[in-house]
Amino acid sequence: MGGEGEDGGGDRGTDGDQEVGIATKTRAKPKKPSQFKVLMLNDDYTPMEFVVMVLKRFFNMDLEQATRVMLHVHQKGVGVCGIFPYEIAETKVNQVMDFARQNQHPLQCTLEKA
Ligand code: TYC
Repeated sequence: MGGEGEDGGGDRGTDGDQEVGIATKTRAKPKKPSQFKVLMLNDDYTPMEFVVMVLKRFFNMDLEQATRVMLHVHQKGVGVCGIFPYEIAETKVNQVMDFARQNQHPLQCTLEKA
């Protein structure tokens, strides 16, 4: 009981103690790599067929899934194409945006923390 515990630290720097060394404390709960939603946004100009092609090409959806997601976005304004680790999600967004630009469509795609 009492005394100066290692985790006290209340008098740090007042008595000449040198608290040096390597921090060895580990997290009790290691963090999972964070996941990001790739969101597709609606607009009035991009053809429905183009959005379906994008969902098939970059998100490996079949025609039925792609059509369902496209119609959801068309009706609600936004929809989830998939959930990925940050680097993969970012790559997908760039691929979709580049492909839309090359085809002169204003289609927008973005990331959001899951
Ligand atoms: N709203 C578009 C149209 O009527 C279709 C569309 C759907 C566009 C989904 C973008 O992410 C989108 N042609």
